Amino acid sequence: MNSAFFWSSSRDCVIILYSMLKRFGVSLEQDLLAQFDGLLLSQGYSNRSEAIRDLIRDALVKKEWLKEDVETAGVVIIVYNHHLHELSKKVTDIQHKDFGKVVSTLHVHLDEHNCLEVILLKGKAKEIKPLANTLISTRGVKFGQFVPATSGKNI
Ligand code: NI
Repeated sequence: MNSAFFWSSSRDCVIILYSMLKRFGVSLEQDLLAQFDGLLLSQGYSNRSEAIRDLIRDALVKKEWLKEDVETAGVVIIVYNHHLHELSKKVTDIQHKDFGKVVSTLHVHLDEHNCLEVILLKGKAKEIKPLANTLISTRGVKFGQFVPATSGKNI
């Protein structure tokens, strides 16, 4: 375990930070590494380590979603014309029915007709997924996407 030792004179105390970082080597084909570096550059990463950490976390979150009883979180994004099919009412009714899983909703009036809603869901994967699917598949919703996120506890 690596450790760091700091002296803070303003608070007259000693702060000891233990870093849990471990180093490991990765062997890659030259072309693959060049493509990876290009990807990092385009995404704004300043070093490979941070990019690799994010790739690992992405994989762990995907695995988390396979365990249906794990508490997690996700975001639904929908765009619809509120004049059609009483959609504002329908979308609101669906959320009220499952109010325990809806943490927050952001409603934006994009123009005279179109609304964008961002709905943050929290709960077990097996409960969140059907609710997200119901919202996205509601008749008249012209764009719908679900982003599986994480509670952050296990990564
Ligand atoms: Ni609106």
